[in-house]
Amino acid sequence: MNKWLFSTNHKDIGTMYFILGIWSGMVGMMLSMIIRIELARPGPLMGNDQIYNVIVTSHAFIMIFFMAMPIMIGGFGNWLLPLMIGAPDMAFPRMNNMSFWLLPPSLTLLLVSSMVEMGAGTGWTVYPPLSSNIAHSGPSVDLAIFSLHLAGISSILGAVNFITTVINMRSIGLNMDRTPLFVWSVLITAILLLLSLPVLAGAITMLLTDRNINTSFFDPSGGGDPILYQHLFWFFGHPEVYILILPGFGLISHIITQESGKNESFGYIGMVYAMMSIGLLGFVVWAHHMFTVGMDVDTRAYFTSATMIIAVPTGIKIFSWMATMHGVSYKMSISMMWSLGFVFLFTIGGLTGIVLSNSSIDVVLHDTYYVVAHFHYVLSMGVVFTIMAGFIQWYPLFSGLSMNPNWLKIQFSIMFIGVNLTFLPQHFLGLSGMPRRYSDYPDMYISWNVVSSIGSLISLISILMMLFIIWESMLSKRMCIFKNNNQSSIEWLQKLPPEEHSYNELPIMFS
Ligand code: HAS
Ligand code: CU
Repeated sequence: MNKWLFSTNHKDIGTMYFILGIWSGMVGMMLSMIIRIELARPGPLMGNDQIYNVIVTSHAFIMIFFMAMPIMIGGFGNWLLPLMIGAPDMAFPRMNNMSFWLLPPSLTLLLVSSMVEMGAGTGWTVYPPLSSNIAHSGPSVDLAIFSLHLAGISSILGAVNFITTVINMRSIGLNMDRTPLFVWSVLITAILLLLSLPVLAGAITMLLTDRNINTSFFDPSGGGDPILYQHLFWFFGHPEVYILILPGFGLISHIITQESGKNESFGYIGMVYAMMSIGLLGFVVWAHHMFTVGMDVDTRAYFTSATMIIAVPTGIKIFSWMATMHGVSYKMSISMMWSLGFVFLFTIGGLTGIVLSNSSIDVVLHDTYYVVAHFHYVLSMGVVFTIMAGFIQWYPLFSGLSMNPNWLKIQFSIMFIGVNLTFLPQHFLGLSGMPRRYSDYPDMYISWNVVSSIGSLISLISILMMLFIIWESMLSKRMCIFKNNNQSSIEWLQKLPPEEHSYNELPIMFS
């Protein structure tokens, strides 16, 4: 067990990231259920708005930094990237272990921050003056800042590792123009991380000194400006949303190509350039989150136009996935169901993003549930669907086991209904003016909120079912049969010396 925890092997570290990500996902989901229970009816339930805001903040932080990023980059990246480029391991294996182990202390700091004093009820954006020491006295916000520092160091080290690995450790002859799309997606994600996280680190450190040693970067009474914080935060924050989705784009390309029985994705080079354009453009659109701060009309026009241009490379990706699927008769696999669900629902989320990018419309919709609906379509149905697709596609590789396909089909159907029931009505709530980050609402909003809360319960059931399916696969020790291999994997596994394949330990660990 100790050998495994301190392992420098990319597969072991990938597995640890998966375990941490899944655990955090359960915590994040629990917090979201508290939110949906509070909002299931008008009027107070917990009767404390600060606690409500703390829960909203922790939900976002945990889902972004401790569920999505660890699973995508840490889990899939570590497991698949070295295999896809034919490398024996990551470039810096011991740093890889350290990247992982920075996360549990970071997660601990975040959880502690919401359990001491008043908690950090600032939202994941941590805007001053709400996050300054008058509105949030006590150590909670400081602990949240330290948590972000650690998570940031973890991600920067990981990014350095992935960039070095992709540049230096590809097999001979594997030129960049033939490198698999998932590898490209992780490389671009890592570059975004490397360029954007230091800006966040700067912003939150300035906030820390504003709070504790009387600097006034963001305090007008000392010559500072709270808008500066927003610029710094969103210079990180917008690239961050593409950091969350790009590895998923990579996974989906592989799954759709594989399940369509093709050798290469339609428009491979176009897919690479599309991801590079999304990454580059992601750095010049940040102020679309700040249309309401009182920008002049030319700046608004610029950020609106620049934001809309991202629809072009994203459209290239959507249409290339569809072209890859074209002309094939399917026996639909479960990972393909998730992939199709992703392409459909991510497009809806993307289109509402285009709606929001119009600054004059955004002045009305900013801080309403329309924005919440937008980002949950691209996150809960975008990022999460790619995670589900990828996890089901590569679970046999990770564990040597197979999950029950019929149950997985039912589970997909339940989750598809659940998430749409949760988030579609939030568009209507937003359009009729319901603001985000409040624990209560006028009676007129009750119907769609009830629908949304019921939807979240249905999603909860589907996630519990997924956990059961994974558990059952481990308990039964049912070995998988690899598709392209006539030998059953039992024989395949028997030929391997067990100490060489640490993932064989996984089922044993849990038995
Ligand atoms: Fe977003 C807010 C605009 C993609 C995540 N976004 C958020 C927040 C999150 C988030 C978390 O401009 C909230 C942050 C907070 O806490 O305040 N977003 C966009 C646009 C895109 C986009 C234009 N977002 C994402 C992705 C995310 C994500 C990906 C995470 C995974 N988003 C915004 C804006 C706000 C915002 C405003 C601020 C709102 C506010 O007031 O706070 C694009 O990347 C989406 C491109 C994708 C598509 C779909 C596929 C393309 C096709 C091609 C044809 C389409 C065309 C479009 C030509 C467009 C199929 C025009 C045609 C029409 C018929 C409309
Ligand atoms: Cu943005």
